[in-house]
Amino acid sequence: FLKEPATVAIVGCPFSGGQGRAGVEHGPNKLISAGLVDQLTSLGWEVHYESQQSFLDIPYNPLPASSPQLSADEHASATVLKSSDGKEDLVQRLPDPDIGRMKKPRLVSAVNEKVAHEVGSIAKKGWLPLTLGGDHSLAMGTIAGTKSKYPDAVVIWVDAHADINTPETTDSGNLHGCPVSFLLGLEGCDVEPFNKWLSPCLKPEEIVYIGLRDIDSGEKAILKKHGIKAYTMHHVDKYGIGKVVDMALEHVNPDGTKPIHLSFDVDALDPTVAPSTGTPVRGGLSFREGHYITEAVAETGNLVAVDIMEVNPTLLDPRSVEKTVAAGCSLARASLGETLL
Ligand code: Z70
Ligand code: MN
Ligand code: MN
Ligand code: MN
Repeated sequence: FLKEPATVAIVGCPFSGGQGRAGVEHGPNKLISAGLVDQLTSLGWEVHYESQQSFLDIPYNPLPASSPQLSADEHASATVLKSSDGKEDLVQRLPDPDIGRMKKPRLVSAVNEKVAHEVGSIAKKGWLPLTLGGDHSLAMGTIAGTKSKYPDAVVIWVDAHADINTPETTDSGNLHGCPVSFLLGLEGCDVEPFNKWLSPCLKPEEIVYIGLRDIDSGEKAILKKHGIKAYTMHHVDKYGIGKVVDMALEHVNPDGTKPIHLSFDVDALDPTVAPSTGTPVRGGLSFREGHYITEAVAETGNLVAVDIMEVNPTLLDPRSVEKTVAAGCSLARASLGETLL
């Protein structure tokens, strides 16, 4: 089935700057520690995973206070931040004040520029980039990277949230609520520092949502205005997941030839299935419904990139963390064909 590409390159992105809760930066290491590399190798893939991406060269990125990489100058200019678990002091080397409503805009922009290059260069080798988040602002970079190799790629966005706020509509200022708008180039997104590297690369008819259940009023207006197709949990209840995925694929890929980028936020799953995530919303996809989506996408043979986002292994109890990490690994395996015969 999945003849091309037969090589997957894992891009671990330890990043939490697109939202306010610490810990999601530990997602990639946890998924790797759970054995993801061996699991994908067992499926017959050649797996490349050297180490996770480092964003330490980005001067807006907080470093552990004890970091030997911190020069005296940097110490002098550093702002000390306390993580919510109280275990870690982080220092921000250069200030990154809000721009309008956007929080940490320079950091989010610089990280995503780097991710776009990494994902793009993997795709250009004919390999499949599997990005492990980290928060969902990273999809700005992953999808821009995919589009640099496959300009006609379409996106299946699985999420409780639409992540389609703009710098003008966002209430929270968290950029993980905004990546889709930047990719589409909606009004208000042509702003520094993003417009230095990111140009609109996605059309409204090239994305479809599945699993939505927590949409801001400004986002609803945007979805309507641009005619963006969204299958909410209401549609999953009404039609069943099989029909919803058929309709979603038919919408973005009517002749079945376009490359597909799957961007999966684990908060699309019900909190009973994936509890350890920053913004759980009740009434989500069952374990099987989530997996069905990944299997159906794998079955198309057109999958070119996958994101598994928003696993936060510092939230809740060890059993919740284990469940969430196991679900993330399982979704990655299913996307790469585990359960196809
Ligand atoms: C809200 C916002 C969001 C993920 C929360 C929430 C966005 N619409 N995305 N959790 N993954 O802040 O813009
Ligand atoms: Mn930490
Ligand atoms: Mn999301
Ligand atoms: Mn979400």
